[in-house]
Amino acid sequence: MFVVHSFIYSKNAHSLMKQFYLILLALAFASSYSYAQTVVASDDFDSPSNMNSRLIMPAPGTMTATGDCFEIYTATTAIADNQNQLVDETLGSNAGDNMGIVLEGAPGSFFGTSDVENTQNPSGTGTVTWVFDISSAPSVDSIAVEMAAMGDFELSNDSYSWEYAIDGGAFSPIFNIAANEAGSHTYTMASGTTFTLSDPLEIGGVVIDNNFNRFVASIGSMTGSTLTLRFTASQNGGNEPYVFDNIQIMSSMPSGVIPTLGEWGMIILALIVLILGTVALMEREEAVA
Ligand SMILES: [Ca+2]
Ligand SMILES: [Ca+2]
Ligand SMILES: [Ca+2]
Ligand SMILES: [Ca+2]
Repeated sequence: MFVVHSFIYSKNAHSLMKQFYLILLALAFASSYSYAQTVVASDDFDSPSNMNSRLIMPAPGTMTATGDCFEIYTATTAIADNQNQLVDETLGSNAGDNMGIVLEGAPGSFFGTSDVENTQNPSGTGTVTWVFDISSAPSVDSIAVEMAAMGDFELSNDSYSWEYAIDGGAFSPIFNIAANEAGSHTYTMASGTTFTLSDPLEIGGVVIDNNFNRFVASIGSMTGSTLTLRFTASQNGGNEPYVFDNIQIMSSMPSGVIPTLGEWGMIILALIVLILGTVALMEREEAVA
C-alpha cells in the first residue's frame, strides 16, 4: 500500500527511478530468503552431513602400484602412497612436475582416482555409493560436485559415471562426462607452467580442468527420505587423474514452506528499509520544492 502511495506522490521520473530501485532492492532481499539454495546433505570427505553411508569398492588399499588409485586422500597421503599424479608439486618438492591437481601441502581430503584397471582390481571398475538422508527437506532439486582432472583421455577406455536414485528406486544418470577427442586443453600448474594435452574430459562442452570446477546437475524436484549417489570409474591410465570433492545435495525450497521467525524478521527488515527510503526521498523532494 505504501508503495502505491509513494508513487502517487512522486513528482518526477528521477525519484520514480530511485524508488523503483529501492523496491527492487527490498524484493531481492526478501526473495533471497524465499528461494535460497539449501544444502540438504553433503560429503567433503572431512565432515560430511546427513550422510548415512559411503561404500568404496574395491576397498581402499587394494591397489598398491604407482598410478593405481581409487580412494580418499589428502595431498600428503597421496604423495606418501606414490600417487603424485594427483598432486601439483610445482611450488614444493618438484618444480618440474608436469601433472597434478591438489596443491602439495593443502589441508583437507578429496577423492582421487586413476588407472583402476590393474591386476589387483580384476573387475577394472571402482564404485563409490553414498546414501544421503534428505528427509529434512520438502524436496531436493540439484546435485553439485567439484571436479578436476588432467590427462590425455580416451572415449574408448576412460569412463566416469554419476547416477542418483531416490528411496532405493532406479538410477538416473547425471553429469555426462566424456573425453573430447577432437579437442585439447592447456592446463596451468600452480607455478604458472602450462601443459597442453589432447582429449580433455568435458561435461557439456566445459573442460574438467586441473583446477576444481563446481558442476551442478539439476534433477527436477525430488521428494523422498534417501538419495543414493553412485560414482563409477572404468579407467586405464596412471597419467589420467580425476579428482572430486564437496558433493552437495541441494534444495531451493527452505525447510518448511512457511518462513521461520528469522526469515519473517528479514522480510520485515527489508520492508522497513523500503519505507524509510521512500520517506527520505519524499522529504528531500519537499525540501527542494
Ligand atoms: Ca574435502
Ligand atoms: Ca604431480
Ligand atoms: Ca587420447
Ligand atoms: Ca585412458
